[in-house]
Amino acid sequence: MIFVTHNRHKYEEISKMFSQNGIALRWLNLEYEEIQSESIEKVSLESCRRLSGDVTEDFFLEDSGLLIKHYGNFPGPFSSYVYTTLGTDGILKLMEGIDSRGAEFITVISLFFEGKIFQFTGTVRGKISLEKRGEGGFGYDPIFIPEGFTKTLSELTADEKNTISHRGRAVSKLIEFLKKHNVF
Ligand code: ITT
Repeated sequence: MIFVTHNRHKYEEISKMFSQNGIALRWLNLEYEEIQSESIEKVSLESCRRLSGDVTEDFFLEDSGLLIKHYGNFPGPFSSYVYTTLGTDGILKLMEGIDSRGAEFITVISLFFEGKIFQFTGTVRGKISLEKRGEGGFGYDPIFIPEGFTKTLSELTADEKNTISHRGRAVSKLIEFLKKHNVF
């Protein structure tokens, strides 16, 4: 199975889960154009549809985003742009003095399998922390505290993050599908 992403951290998280389940994963490190849409599902689906013309084997990709409730689910599909412009410091600044700190991460995997596209979604609810904490993970991990935890995602081990994360949950559904269809 091929995973198309430009993001090394995503590949490392997902390949860990694949190897724990005995399924071989190959990384196709490709930066592809994404459509603009308010829906992460649509962005993921359209990228998969477009790439299916170029990638000759079955593959999957994923689109992820951070949704901050107080700001109407911003940055959502613009998470990558906002990360490179505002960054985690900018988000903490936007959240200064705001008590309702609820947020969610979402991952939508689109799998191109035997000529059809299948989607698998994972989410994790939590809140934006008051300050950056931890060294692990990537992106917004240092400022996101998952529900039921006091640590940020960056303070968890890779396995702990995979057990509860948006990506981990979406990947579990993907692995279940692949096992059902005898892909090893
Ligand atoms: P692709 O090549 O797979 O598209 P990308 O880095 O552009 O990689 P996304 O658009 O899906 O990925 O991700 C949007 C941003 O959200 C990304 O720049 C990260 O900073 C952040 N992000 C994604 N997954 C995350 C996670 O598990 N924890 C923290 N931040 C994450």
